[in-house]
Amino acid sequence: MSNFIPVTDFYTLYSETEIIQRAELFRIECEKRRTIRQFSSQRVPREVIENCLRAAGSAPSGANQQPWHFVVVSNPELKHKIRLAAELEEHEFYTNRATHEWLEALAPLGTDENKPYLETAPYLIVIFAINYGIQADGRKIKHYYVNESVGIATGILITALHHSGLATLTHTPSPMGFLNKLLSRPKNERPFLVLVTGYPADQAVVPAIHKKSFADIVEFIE
Ligand code: IYR
Repeated sequence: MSNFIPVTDFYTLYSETEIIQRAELFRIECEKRRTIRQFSSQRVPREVIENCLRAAGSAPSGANQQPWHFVVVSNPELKHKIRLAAELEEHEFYTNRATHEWLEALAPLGTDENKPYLETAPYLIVIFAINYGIQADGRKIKHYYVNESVGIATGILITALHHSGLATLTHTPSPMGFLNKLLSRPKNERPFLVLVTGYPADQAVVPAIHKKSFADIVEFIE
């Protein structure tokens, strides 16, 4: 049974001049985001993280099932454990698992198996995708478009954190099963990615890489 309410509370009607300006300002802001791999240990108010997570939780999702769970880790011992477990997987990745082709693709980023930022950054936001729900009687509830939904929520989270003035790194140690164990998450939840969050270190650098041109990524059919 559906119940509908007017949309007026949700949308502001801007003039055409305003929407043009807002879109341009937002574009400029988004283009200033860079993935950071050197973090400062400077503390970040928890309220900022909370608001950004609320923004992420507003994301659209398949059948509005909101198949995500965020574990925000600032505890130093737990960050240390996550770092050790991630570095173990990364060591395996860089020495055995990754193909030559994959390592070649990563070369411009300058990444390696050492992940000190997993301890330095004040927050690790570990995002879990809830693959299926579980009813009170134990039966499974099918979830739809889980990857798409969690991807959208993550995109909003990254953008919200950037908008607030924080830096992030999307980190995906593979496999990530150790996160279920360390963070006591059930088996219907799958680690999606770790969002390392904080301020960039004073001397942080980023690789001189570029985004594709607009013409390369977009076509209009009118
Ligand atoms: N997870 C590894 C490797 C890695 C893979 C991709 I694809 C990247 O864009 C960056 C890194 C690591 O974090 O080093």
